[in-house]
Amino acid sequence: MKTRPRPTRKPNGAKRSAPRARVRPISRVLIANRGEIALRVLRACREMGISPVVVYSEADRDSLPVRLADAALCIGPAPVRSSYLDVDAILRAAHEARADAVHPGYGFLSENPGFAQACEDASLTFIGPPPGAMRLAGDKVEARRLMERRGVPVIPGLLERASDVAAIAAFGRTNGYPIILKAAAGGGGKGMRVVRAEADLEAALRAARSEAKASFGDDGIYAEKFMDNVRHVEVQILADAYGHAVHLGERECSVQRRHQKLVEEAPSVALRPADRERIGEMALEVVRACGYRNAGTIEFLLDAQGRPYFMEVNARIQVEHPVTEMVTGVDLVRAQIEIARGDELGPRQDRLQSRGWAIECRVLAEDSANGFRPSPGRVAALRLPAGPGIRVDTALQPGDEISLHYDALIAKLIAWGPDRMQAIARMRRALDEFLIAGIRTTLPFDRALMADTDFVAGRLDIGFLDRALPRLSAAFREVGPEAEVAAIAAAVRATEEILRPVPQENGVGLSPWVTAGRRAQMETRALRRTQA
Ligand code: MV4
Repeated sequence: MKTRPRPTRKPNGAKRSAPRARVRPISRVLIANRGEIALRVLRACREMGISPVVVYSEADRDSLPVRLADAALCIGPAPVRSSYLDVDAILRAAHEARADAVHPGYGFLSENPGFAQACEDASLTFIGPPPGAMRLAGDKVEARRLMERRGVPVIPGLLERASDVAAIAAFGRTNGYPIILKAAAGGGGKGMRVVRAEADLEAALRAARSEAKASFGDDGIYAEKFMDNVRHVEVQILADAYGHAVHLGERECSVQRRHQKLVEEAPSVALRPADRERIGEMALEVVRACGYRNAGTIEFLLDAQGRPYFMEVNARIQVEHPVTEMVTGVDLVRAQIEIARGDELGPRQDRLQSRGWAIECRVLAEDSANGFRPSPGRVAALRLPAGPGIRVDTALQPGDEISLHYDALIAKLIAWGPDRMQAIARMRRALDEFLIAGIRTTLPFDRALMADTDFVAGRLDIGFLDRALPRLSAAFREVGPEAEVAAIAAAVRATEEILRPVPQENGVGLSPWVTAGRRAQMETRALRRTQA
């Protein structure tokens, strides 16, 4: 991305202002996160000649970001409340490290306007949107009302918080069921309830309110018509401090399980070029409406006819950002840092082009063959895929302990190809190279998914995974490198068993080789008996 100011340019017809006023050089970034995203940010810093420093919990002392950073400061014990969510500890670390900026990554404090404000109050550049835009993005009802006024299509529903059950019942009678209750302060499915009949409304509202209160400290609820057979499509945007904004196309994120995305791709098979331009323009309207700056994502639902409806704004860099990077060639984390320090946006909309297809498989430390239950433990062996069109974002090292204190995401495997089929072929090839031993992962699930007829045909919607899981699990039978390693481990165990000395009556152990020979003889005889 070019950072040189181009004084004659007026993208988007925005008014120009003196760039100098907003320039804030960054020489040292404190990375307030862990795992693969901490490493991703660290790498961007290195490439920009910026000194990366990380904070870490006691559990992450030996992690790769800690090893690669210029400085690393321990901020507390493993639980996130007393480390990665501890605002004061992080600000103290930033001060101690003499950082001049903070990158929050995703999750943790990344969408906390109070944290963004606290950074700015401490003269630290927050690498993310301004607190005001973040606050607006956090209030779904406020955002819906604003978009409605700006002519962006929103899902039919209430434009204010429901004061009582009667307000929602009235909406349900006029528009019909099913409806969906959502938390005004929500996002990510918390405090959400689908209601199929008025008889279920009161209980659902009570449940949604208490969940919203517990998750967000805000029990505000509103209602929308529930949309069926929809895709979850989101648009990546970048906006600088001078009123310039660009969109970088969409990501298809319909492959989800319990609001956890498992596979994302760019572009979406559901959009034709003209739709892409329209949804991109809508996303930019959202950006202008809320005074957004930095990298962000505008989420849409796409109905069966391909019509987009605004859903919400994600005010952070997202887990799935690499698929957009692979098809556009834009380094989004670098762009975040450039925007935060007051550079003008490099890429112009008319120069941005999407090339080929990119798919990301999230690799989780979860046992996909057993209901995706958590699979903590030590990574005994690791073999990362590589080769043409393959990118692996991970901080994993052999010997790392996967702890239950943190998110289960341990790696992201991204495959690029000139078209969707070639991206899938590369993904399959890379998944077969990928080996993580010692813990269960979702690699077997990813392999099965890449062979699934509906996935390969691009027949996706948000209900896809629930429908596909039964047939996918049949294909989970451990194939691939895990089976290989399991066989070797079993052979090693068997050998150790054989080589264990057997105490003799006189108390002197025979040589293990002798014992093994005798055992083998006995076992051979036993085998012959059963075969006879
Ligand atoms: C919806 C919807 C259908 N209709 N709203 C999910 C998370 C949050 N960002 C909004 N979400 C949805 N909102 C209306 N009016 C479908 C989803 C949705 C979803 C719902 C149930 C189960 C899985 C889902 C996956 C993606 C989106």
